[in-house]
Amino acid sequence: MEAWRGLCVAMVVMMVIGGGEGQLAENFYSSRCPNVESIVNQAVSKKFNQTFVTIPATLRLFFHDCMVEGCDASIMIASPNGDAEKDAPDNLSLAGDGFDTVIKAKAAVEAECPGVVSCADILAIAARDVVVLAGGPSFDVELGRRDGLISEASRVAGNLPEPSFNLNQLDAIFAKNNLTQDDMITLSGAHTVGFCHCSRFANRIYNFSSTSKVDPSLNSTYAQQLIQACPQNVDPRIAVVLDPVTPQTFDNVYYKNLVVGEGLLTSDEVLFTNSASQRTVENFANHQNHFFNAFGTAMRKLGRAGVKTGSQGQIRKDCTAFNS
Ligand code: HEM
Ligand SMILES: *[C@@H]1O[C@H](CO)[C@@H](O)[C@H](O)[C@H]1NC(C)=O
Ligand SMILES: *[C@@H]1O[C@H](CO)[C@@H](O)[C@H](O)[C@H]1NC(C)=O
Ligand SMILES: *[C@@H]1O[C@H](CO)[C@@H](O)[C@H](O)[C@H]1NC(C)=O
Ligand SMILES: *[C@@H]1O[C@H](CO)[C@@H](O)[C@H](O)[C@H]1NC(C)=O
Ligand SMILES: CC(=O)N[C@H]1CO[C@H](CO)[C@@H](O)[C@@H]1O
Repeated sequence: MEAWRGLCVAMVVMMVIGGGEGQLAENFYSSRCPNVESIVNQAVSKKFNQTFVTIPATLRLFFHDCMVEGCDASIMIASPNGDAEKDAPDNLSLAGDGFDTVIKAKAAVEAECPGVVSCADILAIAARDVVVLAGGPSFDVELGRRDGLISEASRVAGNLPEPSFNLNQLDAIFAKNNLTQDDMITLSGAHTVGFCHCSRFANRIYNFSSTSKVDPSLNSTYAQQLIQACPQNVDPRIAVVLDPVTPQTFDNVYYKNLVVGEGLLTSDEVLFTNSASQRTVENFANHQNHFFNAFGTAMRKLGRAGVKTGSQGQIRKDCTAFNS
């Protein structure tokens, strides 16, 4: 009897702690939508079968969502006035296939568990799934995020890293989201897949400094290839791959590229040229398993940025609109 009462007390205490506000949990939907992860995975795989862009587009969408206003699907909101978060100049290049992936996965989830799973959580699961589809590491995703109630273009500025950033600037913008320099180096490894428009690195090949047209930290062979692919005044829609060696595989080749001067963005190459971050880059270039382990951990940390839980925010019905 006494032992039984003790057990009951222990269970109540556990429920209070486990259900408390601010807590994410891997099994958050285990009673109300137990198949959520396989439903999302199915929708993501189907979308991937239609286009590879699903992978980089979804991964980058998660990053941009988390950095601005927290991981709350605020990036998904469509505004008739063109002044939502996704309309900010920094988002100009977010590929539509990332949005479409979340919308399709949400439709599949709603068909089985209506009104239960947030768009923010669907995006977090989808971001993990695309990494796996590209050959990267799997990791458990924490769940229980609520969808945000604010999405404003004017709140984007200053919260996303610029390709021209130096190490201190990168450190600072990630630190705002409780991410360390090592987390930042690790998450930058997402540039092992996907594309980049010429304008984002044109300064490195045409207008670096008064003494050198080309950034001397660029591998000269690679610089010539970039000049070929991105002539001056090129069509602004032209993009090149971020990882010129294995652009469709999630691997550690991004870091190997940095070692030979083939980081596309200033913010990529600086991770190797700055001695403060060079050792981590070399470690990841030499040990893919170190990168893979760190990536799962860093994605989970990124996924905690600014989350709304408990009774905060809402569970959106339509990921692109606040509930009316
Ligand atoms: C460290 C600071 C970072 C900077 C300065 C940065 C900047 C950029 C830029 C300029 C592009 C090219 C966009 C375009 O022209 O279309 C890009 C693409 C991309 N970024 Fe980042 N990024 C950073 C970190 C990250 C992180 C942490 C992730 C995810 C975890 C990420 C995922 C991606 C992906 C997947 C693409 C390719 C998108 C596509 O092909 O549609 N980036 N990034
Ligand atoms: C994607 O394509 C693969 C290979 O063609 C197939 O085995 C798989 O069933 C497809 N997945 C979905 C969800 O359509
Ligand atoms: C080249 O860089 C200088 C200084 O950073 C800038 O003032 C100038 O507008 C740039 N020129 C072009 C063509 O981008
Ligand atoms: C430039 O890249 C090639 C491989 O693409 C590599 O063999 C060479 O060592 C690199 N040069 C420098 C200076 O890193
Ligand atoms: C960073 O961590 C602190 C302490 O846990 C927390 O109060 C804050 O909300 C976190 N910041 C973000 C952006 O998640
Ligand atoms: C995908 C997307 O929403 N892109 C928008 C980004 O912002 C510009 C304005 O700065 C819009 O024109 C794009 O439609």
